[in-house]
Amino acid sequence: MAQKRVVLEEGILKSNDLLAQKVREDLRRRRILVTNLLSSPGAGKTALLEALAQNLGPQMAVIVGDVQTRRDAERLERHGIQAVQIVTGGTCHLEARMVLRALEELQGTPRYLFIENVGNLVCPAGFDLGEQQRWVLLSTPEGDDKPLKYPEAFLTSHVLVITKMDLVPHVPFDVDQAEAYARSLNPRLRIFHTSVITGEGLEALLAHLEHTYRSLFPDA
Ligand SMILES: Nc1nc2c(ncn2[C@@H]2O[C@H](COP(=O)(O)OP(=O)(O)OP(=O)(O)O)[C@@H](O)[C@H]2O)c(=O)[nH]1
Ligand SMILES: [Mg+2]
Repeated sequence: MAQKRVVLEEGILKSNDLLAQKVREDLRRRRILVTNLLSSPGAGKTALLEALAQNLGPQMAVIVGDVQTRRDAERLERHGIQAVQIVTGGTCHLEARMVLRALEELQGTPRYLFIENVGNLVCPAGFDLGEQQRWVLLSTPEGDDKPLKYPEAFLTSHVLVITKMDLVPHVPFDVDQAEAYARSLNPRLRIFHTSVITGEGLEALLAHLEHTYRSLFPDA
């Protein structure tokens, strides 16, 4: 029985990887930088995307996954950007086949496509969505030990964004400790600190996006 389950899970992951590769190749050809955002519920994914939208405008679009409701897509659309909502109806992560379907609804060719994954620090880490980079968000009220408790999300990400920096004076969160835990798992992580309340870190994040775009598509 246990062996059957392992085989089935391997099969699901393998077919996901094939579809993810299809997404990656298609979007690379169209010169779209795809970023997959992972975090626990409420860490500030949509708030960060709203803040980036103020700067990037229609150059960016978002595919957003939630277990229920179109609330995040509606929040993002208010900033004048395209947002395609995937309602997973209970599934705790996005899969490449869902992204492929959402891409059929995407209009035009945005420079930056963000995929806001379902709020969950565990399941989404195992699924490649065809992204070129993965950001994991960790908000200061969650506690600085989360990299150790949920290693896969930190191991598989290129960027760690420590969000809600404005709350540091009010919560027991040691920024250096969180960074050390994350880097002990993944020494190549790029780390940014942000707050959508004070605007801290947004310029640095925008510069990183621009830099990543130019290094992927030097002739664009
Ligand atoms: N103080 C403070 N609050 C923030 C910041 N970023 C987000 N929030 C608040 O945190 C709450 C959750 O933010 P969301 O953007 O909805 O978080 P999310 O990760 O998209 O949540 P899910 O989609 O449900 O997983 C909201 O009340 C935000 O206003 C920040 O930088 N500082
Ligand atoms: Mg959200």
